Amino acid sequence: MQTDFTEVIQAYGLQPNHCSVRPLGNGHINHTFLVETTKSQRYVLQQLNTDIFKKPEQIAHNWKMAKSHIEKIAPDYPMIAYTPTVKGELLFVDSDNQTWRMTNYFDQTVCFETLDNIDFASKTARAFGRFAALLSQIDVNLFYEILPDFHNLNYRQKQFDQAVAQASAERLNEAAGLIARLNANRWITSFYNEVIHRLPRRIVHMDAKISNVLFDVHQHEVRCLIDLDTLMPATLLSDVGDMIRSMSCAAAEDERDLSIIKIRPGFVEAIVSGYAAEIDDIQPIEKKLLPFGGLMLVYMQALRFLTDFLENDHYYHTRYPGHNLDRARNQETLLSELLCEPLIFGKYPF
Ligand code: GN1
Ligand code: MG
Repeated sequence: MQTDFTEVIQAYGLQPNHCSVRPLGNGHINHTFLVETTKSQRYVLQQLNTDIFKKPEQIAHNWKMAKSHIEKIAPDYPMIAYTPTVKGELLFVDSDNQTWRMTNYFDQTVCFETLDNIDFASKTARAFGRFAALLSQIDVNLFYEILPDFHNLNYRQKQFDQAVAQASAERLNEAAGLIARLNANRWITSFYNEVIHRLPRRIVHMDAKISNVLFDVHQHEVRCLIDLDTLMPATLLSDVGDMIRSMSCAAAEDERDLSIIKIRPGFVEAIVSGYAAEIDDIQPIEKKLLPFGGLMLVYMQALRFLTDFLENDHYYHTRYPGHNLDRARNQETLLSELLCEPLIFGKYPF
């Protein structure tokens, strides 16, 4: 991780000795910083993780496609804007071959890791619904699949099985009970395989968690959806699923007190209905499967966190040994709670 920002700051035409740089947010993949000039101009600077995002120029391309389309149909829509380098590039590659991007900072905004209010969940669902609606007429073939098979549950299940087959005896032992509980839910992948091809591919956000939403500090309305790195073709299940995953429970995804992992009454309904209400051309099959999106994403996230633990934590940033195992336990608990949720219980073949 580079700590000398001189070269990158200069690339954006700013003067290093007139800027302060400090870490921002809680991303699991990229490194994010807030740059503030002595004249109080603020920018978000990110060092992209190119081990994961191997073709960052595709991220910039997808953003550009979405931005120019939305500008035509909703010119006032607040979308993240890239700040180009002095050479007019959307990305900057430094002399250490690290890739950087700068975007605008939204003043007077706040973002949350968890929510205590159903009204915010509803507003967030509407905001992601509006975003999907704005992109509903765009040609999906204009977009790159930034991370192939990103939300392909079948692929995630296979990665998990491989990780189990190759893990150290020590990690397998620590995770044994959890592996068995996740394996008892493999029907979710079978059901996914049956239905996913019946849904249209659209352009979706694909990281629609609450921490990727900026709210206005005063009005408490959604100002902007951030983190468009995974904007790509997929189905509506991805975004509704991540909202259910991150908003229906009061606890964060790495909460270790599993007794407080509960689905709050009314939240899943508020998310599903708020999301669907904004998408005029939503098809009946999509609408019917929205609650399943929650099962799909929570199960997938449990598999992904546990896969990373079994593979010695190479993918997600972790803050302590066993962090990924705790996250996976958390998500598996959330899954078992979600299976009892009225919109889901008894609706899918166990
Ligand atoms: C990752 O880096 P961040 O926090 O935006 C991940 C998502 C997961 C999420 C779990 C590219 O997102 O898929 O849902 O963590 N992004 C990637 O919170 O893997
Ligand atoms: Mg993300």
